[in-house]
Amino acid sequence: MSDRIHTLSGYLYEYQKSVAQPEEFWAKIADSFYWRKRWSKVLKWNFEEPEIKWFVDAKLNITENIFERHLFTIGDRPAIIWEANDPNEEGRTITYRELFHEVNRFANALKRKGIGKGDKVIIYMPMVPEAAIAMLACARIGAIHSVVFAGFSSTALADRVVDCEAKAILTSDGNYRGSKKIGVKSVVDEALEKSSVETVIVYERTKQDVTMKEGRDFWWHDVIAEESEQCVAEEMDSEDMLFILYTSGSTGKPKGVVHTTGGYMVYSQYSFDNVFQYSEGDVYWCTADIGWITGHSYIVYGPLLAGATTLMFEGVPTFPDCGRFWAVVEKHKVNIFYTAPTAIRALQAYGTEEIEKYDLSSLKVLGSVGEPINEEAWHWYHTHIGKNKCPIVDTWWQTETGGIMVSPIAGITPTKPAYATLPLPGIQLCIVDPEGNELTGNSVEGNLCVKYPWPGMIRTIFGDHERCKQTYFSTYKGMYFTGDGVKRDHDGYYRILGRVDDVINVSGHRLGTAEVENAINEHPKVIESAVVGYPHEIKGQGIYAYVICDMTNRTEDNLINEIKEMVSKIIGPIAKPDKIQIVSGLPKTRSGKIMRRILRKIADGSHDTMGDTSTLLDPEVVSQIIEGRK
Ligand code: 6R9
Repeated sequence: MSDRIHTLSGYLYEYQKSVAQPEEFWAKIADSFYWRKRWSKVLKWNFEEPEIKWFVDAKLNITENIFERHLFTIGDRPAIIWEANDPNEEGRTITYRELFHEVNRFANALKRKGIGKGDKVIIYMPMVPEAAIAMLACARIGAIHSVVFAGFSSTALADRVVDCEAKAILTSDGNYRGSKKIGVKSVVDEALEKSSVETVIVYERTKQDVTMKEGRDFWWHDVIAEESEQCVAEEMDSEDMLFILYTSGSTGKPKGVVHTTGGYMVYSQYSFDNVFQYSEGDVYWCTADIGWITGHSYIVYGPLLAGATTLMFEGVPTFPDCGRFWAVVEKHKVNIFYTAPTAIRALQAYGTEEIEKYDLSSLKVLGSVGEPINEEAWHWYHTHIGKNKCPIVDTWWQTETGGIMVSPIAGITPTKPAYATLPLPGIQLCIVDPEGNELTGNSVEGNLCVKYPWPGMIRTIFGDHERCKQTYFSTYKGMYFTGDGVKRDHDGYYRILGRVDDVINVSGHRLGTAEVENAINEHPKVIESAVVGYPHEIKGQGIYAYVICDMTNRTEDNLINEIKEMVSKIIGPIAKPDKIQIVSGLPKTRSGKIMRRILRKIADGSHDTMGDTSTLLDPEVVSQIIEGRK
């Protein structure tokens, strides 16, 4: 790729160019893509509305940029290497040509079911190549996919079906995860009791019993059986929606983040190429699930647009044992490995014995994403996995940013443990104090904002543009607010400090405290609850819930278990509180607002330094809570 950064001075040059002449900068990068019609203007924007348009009036299809753009040169190259949950099950290798044909066949099948441009399609599937095929088939015909992580509950799934007005759901019979076989279609059935779609297509993975509703449910293998492997791509406007992906915010209801076609395409490939410095023949493995943005941008779109070989893993890091990641690295000679700090910390706890059994010499670059990586985990990763020779790219970004924003360029930017280092070209960061004043110069700490658009950025929240405006563009005028705290050190390097809003990051997954509280409050014995995050050795942050309950005829233990089950049922197991403390009251201000700051201090054990408590209505409540602390 011609826009590849090769040296540190090259990075600095590109960065400066991207700030001085952003439109020229991005136009040159966009030139290497295939556009059916070129843009009339590179960028139109204002952060007030907000209204952001990249490659205005251009026409394209993102899948033509994966397939047709370079099929003659890379048709026989492996696009997806799939590693099954069970190491004894044979994996699959799918070339670009084969993937192209499979995408087309499935795209034709979708069309035959009446799904077309602008229709919303939910993908609720395990980590099998068909999940990627499903996403690309939607993109091929202009349908808008919304992938829902297959660990989410039927209630969470139903909410998303309703919110995005889905016409179809693509799913599987079941899912293998470690030693477990989990029902997937059964969750869809439950979700559809509370919502409705016209079509459900079921991929057969586990061969477990499922119920198929006549006229609505079809098997994947049946619907593609007669379809042709050719399908002409739908012509999309650069600003047509490519996908909706739900993420948690500080209020109860998840937000459907909208990404559009042209800008997301350019940004996902550009960031992939540069951050990881992928070279031809490399095997690249990102361990995320496609249900998260990391899976979208860096398992599917970024790597495939770049013509890379992307490894997709169905299983979990600890099955059949905690050496599984390293066994997969050895088996497939993985060169670039991208995972989350929570996985690193979990594996760190098992020691190095399992690592030493495997040959990890193929590794060239290591990546980290999803939450701040602590120094200890950084060093462990660097020493034991990278054998002190692989640069670590600590990549900071968000569902809303579409792609990596702050990260070292592998092997080029000097790294510093726990620092995401420097912004990618095109990313104009800004640190502000609580009043919104920009903090210039180095050695400053504040809230992280971005003051100029980039092609991969969020365009709106599906069905609620006002919420998009309020959440991201109103806190600080004229800027996109990330919700993260940040420090810029004396070298100008960035270190992300974590969320400054009511979002908690559990094992790299975002959850809103209000969302968890709402689920807890569904329990009939719960009167009120307040949820905060606290430092957790493996998960980064754990969930601490303070709950006021009606205790008649109940013991504390059974109530706590019931509440945990309730949350698991309503959101999914990832949201299950780690600690639940039954309390008789919550610290509130005179105006009735829960003082979460105090609850956070109690949860992390730092209540000796409580700060200002003068606005507390009833200080006695606080001492009682401290006494009963878990
Ligand atoms: C890609 C992704 C976004 C939030 C983000 C921040 C945290 C992600 C990070 C990081 C420190 C990193 N985060 N990467 N914090 N260092 N390298 O994770 O998207 O699920 O939307 O989460 O995750 O707090 O605001 P998403």
